Amino acid sequence: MLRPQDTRTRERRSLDGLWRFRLDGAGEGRAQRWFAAPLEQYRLMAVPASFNDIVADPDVRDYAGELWYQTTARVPRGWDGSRVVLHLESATHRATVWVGDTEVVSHEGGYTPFEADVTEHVRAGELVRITVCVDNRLSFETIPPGLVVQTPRGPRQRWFHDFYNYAGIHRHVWLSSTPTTWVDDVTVVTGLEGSVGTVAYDVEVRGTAAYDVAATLRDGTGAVVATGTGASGTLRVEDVHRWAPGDGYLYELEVRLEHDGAVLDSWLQPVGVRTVEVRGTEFLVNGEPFHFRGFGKHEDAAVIGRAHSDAYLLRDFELLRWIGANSFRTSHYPYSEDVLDLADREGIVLIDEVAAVGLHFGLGGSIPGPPGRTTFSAETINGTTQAVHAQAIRELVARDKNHPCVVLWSIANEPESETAAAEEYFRPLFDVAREADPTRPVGFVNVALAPHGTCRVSQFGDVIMLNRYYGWYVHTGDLDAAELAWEQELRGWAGDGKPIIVTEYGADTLAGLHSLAAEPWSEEYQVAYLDMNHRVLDRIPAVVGEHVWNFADFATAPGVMRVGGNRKGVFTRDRQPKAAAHALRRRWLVAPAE
Ligand code: GCB
Repeated sequence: MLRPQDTRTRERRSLDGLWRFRLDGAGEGRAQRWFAAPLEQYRLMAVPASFNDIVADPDVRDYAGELWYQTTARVPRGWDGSRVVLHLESATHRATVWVGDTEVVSHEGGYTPFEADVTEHVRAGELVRITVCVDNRLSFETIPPGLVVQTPRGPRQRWFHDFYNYAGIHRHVWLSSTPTTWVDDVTVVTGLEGSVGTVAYDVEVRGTAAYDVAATLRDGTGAVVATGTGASGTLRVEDVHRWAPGDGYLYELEVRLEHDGAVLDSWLQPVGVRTVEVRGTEFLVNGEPFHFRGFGKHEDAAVIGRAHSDAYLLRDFELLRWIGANSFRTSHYPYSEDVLDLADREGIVLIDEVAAVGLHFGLGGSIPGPPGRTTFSAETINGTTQAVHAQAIRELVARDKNHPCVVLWSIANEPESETAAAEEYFRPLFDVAREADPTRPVGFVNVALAPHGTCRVSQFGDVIMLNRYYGWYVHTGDLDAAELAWEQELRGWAGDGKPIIVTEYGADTLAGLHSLAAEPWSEEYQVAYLDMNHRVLDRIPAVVGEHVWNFADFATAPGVMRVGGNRKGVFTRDRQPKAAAHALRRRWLVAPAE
């Protein structure tokens, strides 16, 4: 599946805007065929947006169940004879889609795209009704997992992770046209041989017409630098301009299907020529040691929730540049493809994460009362969950494999990892990731409850990724004790001979709260906490990355540990700096480490 594109043979029409929207608390929409007529008793809803923070009604905000979205669109007149595709970049957490009265596709998983060939169900020039039934519920057999509980106000969603369960249609929806013989997938793998760049491409085609495949690689000025023929091949670029952190140089590969001098289809694939390799305790990009400086982030903002916004995207990248960050992790789910496109262009490096977060009942999350359940069992996280997880990995790799910005796959955040059940659950998932993409390293993020010497999953990773809160959740307010304990644990990990990326360290901080004694929650404490962490990290050569938690404050479930959400942001939720942002800028931009 390729994202819709405008090329000389393809067009796309955005279906973003105001859709009809209706909750289905009684679960009757399917039986009553709400898709088969204009949706009644509706309110308007923005697409893309999370629905939760738009409606001024707490019962809507916290609703758990099926949600109906509907719009009508006119199929462009010029599309007669084309293949027509309906493409949703995401629907959280699952969806069923009808075009007119016909069900065309269902999809599980809230953060990857899906589409349906709807050619048979539409006519060029005519209006078509599109209905999407979104389900925002999480269970033990979803990624991420959750639990629906009954409350006096109706069913409510509980979950094991630390961010609000925003849901809805979070990204663009497209109606698009392609030729009836079309480029269905393109895979690009790049390499370096001295000053020569190699671009191996592989094209999948569908349809019945006769065709030849032609490939043309152009540089940033549009000049042709290499050409090839055939569905797969390797192009060579003399004096290649490498894609590198901070230098997001992109070539463009045009893949054409040709017949008798006519172009049947044309697909444009941006290409950044770079290599990624783990060697000993080093993480190499283009053969040179790379040190990750940046954040764990969220797609999170007031009003729009988890929706994609070009404005927030640009603001966040401005701030990354301002602070001297070179990378971030798409914690804790795949982000909008617009984010990856911009990271490619800006030379920002990404750790790309599957939405497998909260696979650890020892952490509690928003589940009331003592957990009383084991994480992995037939009744909880089980073989079905594992199959859904494997599919989520495959869909992430299929979507993001051609992005030079992605240098590492993270297949889970803070799962239980010290048990035999965890080892058994994760071993095959590493294989799934490596089979889907043999070219990039794979890892998972280890939790403090499985410290060095006890974790049974780290053995499978190419890198060690650690979330640690010495000085916050442990040794709270005692940075001296925290420094000793942290260094001791980190030295243990360093002995494993793999590169270590500290994927989370952070302290909740209320912007504007000051304390001369640098007490927890104050801006002074966040600065002192980060300083302590950096002293420790700088002493351990195997540490190749520092990602502060979090880039910005974000919404969570209510709880005694959270004051208006998680406040570990270095920026506030509206993207203004706390004192720690200035301190990080001094470390990363003014006097960056080697
Ligand atoms: C973690 C989680 C992250 C939380 C963070 C915290 O380890 O990975 O999702 O938000 O801790 O602030 O507690």
